[in-house]
Amino acid sequence: MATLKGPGAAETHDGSKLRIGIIHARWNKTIIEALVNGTKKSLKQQGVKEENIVVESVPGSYELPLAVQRFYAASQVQGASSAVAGGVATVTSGIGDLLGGSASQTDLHGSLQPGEPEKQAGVTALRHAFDAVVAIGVLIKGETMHFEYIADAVSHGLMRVQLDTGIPVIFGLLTVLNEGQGLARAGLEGGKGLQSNGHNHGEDWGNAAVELAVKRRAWA
Ligand code: DLZ
Repeated sequence: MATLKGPGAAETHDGSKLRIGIIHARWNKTIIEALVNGTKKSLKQQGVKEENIVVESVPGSYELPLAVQRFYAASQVQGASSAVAGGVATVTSGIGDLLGGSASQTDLHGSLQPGEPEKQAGVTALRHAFDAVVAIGVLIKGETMHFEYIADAVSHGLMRVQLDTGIPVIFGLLTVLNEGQGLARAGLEGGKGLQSNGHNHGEDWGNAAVELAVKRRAWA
């Protein structure tokens, strides 16, 4: 039977000029990996180039809001010189540096194309270094109040970063009551009595990132 839930058929958009960040927590690794893969799959289906998908991780979901904020800031800082010079932005170190991890060599060309009016405005242009960021985490309810506090803080934090920066932050936080519910929402077989219908929510998040990134440009 068809379900009424979900975003319906994804709209099709041209993601070929977009640069998308994915930041994921590492808690509940199996589920996270499937969600990240699902997100990447739909980003690519919408035309986003592999080299324009930048993936970074943090320990747990609680770290996501700051990481998204710094990820965005890092892309601003790192892109500065080349954007001002009118060239294509190249990032020589990613959020790994800022968070104390390993540096990554990431080519960020894509949305900062030479000749774009906003690029000539120098720093202002850098607001477009990422067209959208997908924040992915899996919170599984335990015996204590941890779940409630983290879910609440992360939800508010991600919304705040989105509104503060004006860059779409896609809410890829699963807040589930048990592991089976998480597996099912990642397109994996769930626990007892929890059959997955094979749908991976990460795919919805990738589609949402492209749609919002494209529409946000039109709304600017
Ligand atoms: C501490 C904690 C717990 C209990 N559960 C989860 C979880 O289910 N999913 C998740 O992403 N992170 C969890 N964490 C870790 C916190 O998010 C955070 O990384 C630590 O409290 C350190 O700030």
